[in-house]
Order: sequence, then structure tokens, then C-alpha cells
Amino acid sequence: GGGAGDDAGEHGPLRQLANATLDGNWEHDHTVPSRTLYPHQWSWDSAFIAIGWSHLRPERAWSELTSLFRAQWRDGRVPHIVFNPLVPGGAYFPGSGFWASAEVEGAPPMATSGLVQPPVHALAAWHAYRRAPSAEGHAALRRLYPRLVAQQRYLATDRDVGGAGLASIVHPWESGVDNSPAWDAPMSAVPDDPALLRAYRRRDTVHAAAAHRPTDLDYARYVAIVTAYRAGGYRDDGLIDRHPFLVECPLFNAARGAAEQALAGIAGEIGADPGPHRERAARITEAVLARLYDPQTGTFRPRDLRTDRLTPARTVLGLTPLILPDLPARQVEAVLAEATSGRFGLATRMARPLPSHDRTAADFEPLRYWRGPSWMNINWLVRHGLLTHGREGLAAGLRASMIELVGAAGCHEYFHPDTGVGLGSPAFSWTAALLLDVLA
Ligand code: 9WN
Repeated sequence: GGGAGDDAGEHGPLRQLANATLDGNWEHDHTVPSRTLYPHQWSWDSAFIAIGWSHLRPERAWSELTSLFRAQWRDGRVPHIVFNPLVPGGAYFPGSGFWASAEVEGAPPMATSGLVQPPVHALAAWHAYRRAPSAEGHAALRRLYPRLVAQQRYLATDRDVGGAGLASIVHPWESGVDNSPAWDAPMSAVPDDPALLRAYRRRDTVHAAAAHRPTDLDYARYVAIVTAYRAGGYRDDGLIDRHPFLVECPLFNAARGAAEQALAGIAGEIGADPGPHRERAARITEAVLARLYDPQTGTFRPRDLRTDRLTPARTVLGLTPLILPDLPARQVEAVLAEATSGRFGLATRMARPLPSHDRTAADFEPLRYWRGPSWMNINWLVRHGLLTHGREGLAAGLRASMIELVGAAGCHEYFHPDTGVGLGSPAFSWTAALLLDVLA
């Protein structure tokens, strides 16, 4: 990165657009991902958004994370949605009534979902703090630390359904990449009774083109999986015998490992012991290697616990173990080979950022959500991984393509991976936040 073209002057208007986008989505103590599509607080969005606020108004970064963790459940789970009671019930589907968290023992006083999302929060908190260290930030880290530790503990214990040191996701929404081709194989085993969906009305397709969103069949299964989890009080014991969707995801587990490394940093900063975090990080990396790496193809792929098989699709999820600082050199090389291939097109000079799915795959769909379009958060994570492993040239190529993309299209939710046309929400918070971070 860096260079003469990157000064505040040249990117001034772009920075202003990003600032205005974040500011417009700010809602008293958190930031909505999008006013139209997602009018509540989302878990991993808040992590990425906090990174953006650290460049503008650091106090908002700490408020963002603090408000999210206020909704943490007693078992340590951080819900993927925290509902704003002032937003009308029909604004988002599935709304707070569908989740019915108030009826669950151990849920917080405010309405939330019962699912989680990739645990990128410790990484974000540590990143935000180093971007803008302050006494206020230090105090926030102190308050957040035990909550971040509890979040990790929940995932390491209750969610280790496979018993081999990895957390399972129990719903595609937990992956954050909802309709990725990575889930096609495990999703095909989920009951798809269309009557399940007829009882509800989707809201997403009011605000975004249906062809750019998951299908009705996907939604019927999303509803079926939540219904099953909710019926068991969102408990995790015995999931292996009763739950229709159980997958070990490389991004989700790489985020856990990176979180332990970040917690080691935070612990050092606030006078706690970093040692246990480093040990846990090492064990997570070992488990990711043992369970999710396929030496035959040199790829990381999700493991479906129902079949005990790696899912076949080669999606961008496979590149994300790069965020593990202790990923061995052999696997770093394998990920780089995959990333720089025609499937993803990573290069020191690249026209477009990484797509969400293998460009050469028959089921690559350049307009449909997580089945092809480019997303800023995944690109940010891969860039972070490249920097972690000292690949400055490739990181610079990726960075330039990210700036060029948002510079031309604006702060959209996702982008056509070839033309760069903006898709989904036109004023999306993490796009703005992470753009500010790569510009810094
Ligand atoms: C379901 C908020 C969220 C993101 C996810 C993205 C999308 C929700 C939806 O929006 O998911 O959680 O309704 O489609 O897939 O990554 O956190 O921005």
C-alpha cells in the first residue's frame, strides 16, 4: 500500500462518502448494517464497523462493541441479531417474535436471535485499539475482555459438536455467507417443505432484487433449521442426534484462532496472562489443519458433520485460514496457489477484488449474493491474512482493487465481480468502515 496517490486529498470525497454512510447508519449506541435491509444490530457487522469508527470517532467503536456484548447470553453466545424495539416488527424477517428469545432461560432482557456469527470481535477490538489507542479504549478493552473470553469458551465447548476441537455452525446464517455454494451439500439434506415459508413473508426481496438474494427454497430451509433449534430451546446438547445442519466452517474456526491471538494481545495490554490464549490459538490451528485441509487439492473446505465429508465447492472461505498467524508455510503456499489461480485472481495488480466463489465453477453466479459477488469484509480478512504472512505485494494489489471498486460504485453491500457494479444495499456500513481502514 501507500504511495503518492493515497494521500487524504486524492481520496477525500471517497472518505467523505464512507463517513456519511457510517454516520447515516448510526443509531444511538450501534450502527445498523443498512437502514432498509437490516434495521437492527448484527454481530459480525458491528465488529467490522467498529474498525471503521476507530478512524473517525473511536468512542463509537467502543459503544458499538459494548452494546453488542450487552446482549450476550448467559452461556456466552453473542447473538447474531440484537433487535431494536423501536423498529416496527414487520421491517425485517425473521423478526424478534420469530426468535422468541424472551422465552429462553439465559437469554438477555432485550430481544435477540439465538444464532451466532463468525467471532471476529476480538480481532476487531484489538485492531481498533491499535488504530486509536486511548484511555477510553483501554477501559473498554478491560470491560470487553471477560465477555470476549466467554464468547470463545461457548464456541470451544457447547459448539464442539464433532468433539475434535472445532466449533460447528448450526445454520448457514451463522457462517455470515448465507447462501454460499459451500452449504449446498449440507443444505440438500434439510427438509424443504414450501408450506413452511408460506406462513411468513420475506422482507429482503422488497428492498433488493430477488435474483440478487437467496432463493425461496433457501429460505424455506433457513426457517426449518431455526424452527428445529428453537424447539430445543437453542440448547446445544445432543445436536448431533437431532439437528439437520451441522458444519465445521474454515472461516468461522479461523476467526476463533485469530480471536485467541488477538486476546493474547489484549491480555498483555490490560495485565492479564496472554499464555493460555496463545496455546488455544495453536490448538485451533492444529484442528483446522487436521479437519478442514485437503492435501489432495491443497484447499481448506467446510466439513459436513452429517456425512463426515468435506463439502465439494471451492469458495472464498477456503482462503480465510490465512488470518491464522501460525498457519504452517506449506498451507500458506497452498492457499496462495488457490488465491492466485484463475479461480480467484489474486495478484499484485488485479482489476477486481476476490469474488465470493470460484469463477471457474459451473455454479458461479455473479449477481447472487454469496455465490459470486465480491464483498469488502472477506477481502479485508484475506488482505489482513496476507499482511500477517508478509505478502505485502499481494496485499497491496488487493487493497488497490478494493479502493477502486468502492471508489467507482459507492458503499454498496456487494459488487458484481467482473463489472464492479454495486449490488444490494447502496449504503452499507461494513463497506464504508473497511474502506476507511484500508485507506488509513
Ligand atoms: C441474515 C447483515 C447480515 C450480514 C450477513 C449477510 C446478511 C442476513 C440476511 O446480512 O444476512 O443474518 O437477512 O440476509 O449474509 O453476513 O451479517 O449485514
